Amino acid sequence: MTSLNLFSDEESRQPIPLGPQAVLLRGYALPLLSEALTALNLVTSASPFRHMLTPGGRKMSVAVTNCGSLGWVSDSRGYRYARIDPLTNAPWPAMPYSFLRLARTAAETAGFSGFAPDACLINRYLPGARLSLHQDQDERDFSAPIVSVSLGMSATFLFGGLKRNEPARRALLQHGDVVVWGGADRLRYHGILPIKGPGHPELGEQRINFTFRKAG
Ligand code: MD6
Ligand code: FE
Repeated sequence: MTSLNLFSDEESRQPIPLGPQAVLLRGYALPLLSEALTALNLVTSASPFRHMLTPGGRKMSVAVTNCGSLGWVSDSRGYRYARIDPLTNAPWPAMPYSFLRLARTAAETAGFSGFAPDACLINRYLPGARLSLHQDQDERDFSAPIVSVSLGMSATFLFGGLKRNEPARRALLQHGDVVVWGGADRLRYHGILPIKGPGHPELGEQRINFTFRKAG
């Protein structure tokens, strides 16, 4: 006898642990994406994607923008959060409610209740773009988790330890996947291997990533 599946595909998905306080929620964002993609277009028409300079003077292969009261910026003076978009000299676009709800419910599902992000860094990867191993440590309060949403082309996510030289695990992040990191895992090194492979049926030859943080 075949067992009866009482749950839809979405509901039957179990969180995949990546660490003691890090999980991958496969497809979590899929039901919320049409709303989020509409909101993304509004954000990027106000504050477009751009390639920032690293403090060492190199152009990042990933293009970035932000929404929320604080935005992550990089230039010759270093990495930091700023209220004003240096490209438009205006505040970053407000965080769309659909983004906020996605971030809050994903955090809750991962065991972090009351997540109230004030910053959403939006990354755009074209084929070949990569993000080298780094820690997210420009935020004021490490007690809040980070919620990361992947859209478009798949990517190999590297997640290492608390020291750069510890070996890194790999996970394939696909359209609609959400990763939540916090607590003991909040400062783990992580990165993205160069993007390759087939384009995405809806988003084409690009990968978009949202990372929500409590920065201020
Ligand atoms: C990316 N993500 O997935 C880059 N940071 O494009 C990150 O740098 C990241 O996914 C902290 C926590 C989760 C992440
Ligand atoms: Fe990061």
